[in-house]
Amino acid sequence: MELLEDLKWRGIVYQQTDEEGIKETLDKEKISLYCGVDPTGDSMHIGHLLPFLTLRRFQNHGHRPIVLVGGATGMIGDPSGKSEERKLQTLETVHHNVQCLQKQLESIFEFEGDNGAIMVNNYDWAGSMDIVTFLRDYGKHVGVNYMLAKDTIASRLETGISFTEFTYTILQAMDFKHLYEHNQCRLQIGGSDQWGNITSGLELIRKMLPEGPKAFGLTIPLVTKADGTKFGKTESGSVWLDAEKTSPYEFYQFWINTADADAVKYLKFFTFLSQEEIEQLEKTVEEEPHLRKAQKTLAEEMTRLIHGEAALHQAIKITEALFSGEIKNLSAVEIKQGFKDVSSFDANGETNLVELLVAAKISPSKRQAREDVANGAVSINGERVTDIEYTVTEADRIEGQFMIVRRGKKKYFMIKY
Ligand code: 629
Repeated sequence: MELLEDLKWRGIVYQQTDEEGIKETLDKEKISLYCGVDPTGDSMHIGHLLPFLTLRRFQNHGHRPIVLVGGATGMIGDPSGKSEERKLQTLETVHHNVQCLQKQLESIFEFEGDNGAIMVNNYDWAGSMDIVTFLRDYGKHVGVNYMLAKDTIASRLETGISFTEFTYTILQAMDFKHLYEHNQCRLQIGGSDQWGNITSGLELIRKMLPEGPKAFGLTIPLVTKADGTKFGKTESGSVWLDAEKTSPYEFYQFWINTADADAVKYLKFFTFLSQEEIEQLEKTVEEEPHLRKAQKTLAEEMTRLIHGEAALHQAIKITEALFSGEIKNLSAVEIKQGFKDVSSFDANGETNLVELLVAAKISPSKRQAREDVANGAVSINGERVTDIEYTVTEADRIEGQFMIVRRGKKKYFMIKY
């Protein structure tokens, strides 16, 4: 399917600066286009994903993606969508974060071939620009009235905005102009909060390079959830792309827990499955929702995309083991991922099982603990223990570090040594 048609079908197009112009241009030529992220942290989270996956869709249709990490803008802080002034980060932190984000972004794009992606850092052109050049060559083209009218700035006039953040939009505008001039970049895409910054760039290009071909902007909607809660958050916080912050198992779990009402929308937004494949899955949500086929496919596609095939298999293995209770086939690393959020208790030495159940607050009383064991409600590392005299020893520890106790059907606890 044609790219713009596909994007619209997926619900990915929010605003376009010139719908006809964009369509005409994409119909007749392969272009370079860009999307940026600021290195505010050392990992992206799934809230960053949609614009970059969209950039990848353009690449799949023969266009060249330019991936920008904002080593300079990250030093300033984008006021867009923020109700408060940001805290400045040190140059070292920003530099470190740039490296981390570039590594994550590299795995999303193809860097070889005719339309191989380009990775850029705006510190390379904005970092050493002197203030006189900035004010004479750039500032002179941007009216203060024009800037004050931008939503992202207007909304901060009451609560306050520093000159630093006020200037941010000019820095992003300089990037677009730089990439337009040096990389023939014709289009910038971003989340809907980036509209003001994208149009600043178009304004600068129009004023400084009026002879050149037309440049465009396209924004992508904010990802919402049918129940009105914020997308991309779990009880333990943001869902990160960094496997150290959010394990592939947790990542897989996040997607598999998608509500029926959101599943098809997310398949369209985030996966590269075809229209036919997604429509098939849409049917299953309507006709056999209990099978959760759409959610399973979504979780598989996303985990494979971000963490790779091996990590996906591990995530599925952990999920199945937790579901069936057969955790003895899991490795220590897998157990750590799967049981990261269960309550834990620090113990040492050998103890009677019944006493341990009470001490760890797994059973409410000694009497109950004895009953639990005798009734077969308690298992250690997936194996049922029914002997109320059972002594827990080192042999019960997985790799010497921990033991998993289950009481009843689903309640898991981790004993740490
Ligand atoms: C210089 C910096 C540019 C172009 C873009 C930028 C970053 C931009 C920004 N983006 C958000 C971020 O970094 O702040 N000023 O967290 C974030 N983005 C992805 C989407 C977004 C946006 O990375 O565009 O809308 C979230 O979905 O908030 O030359």
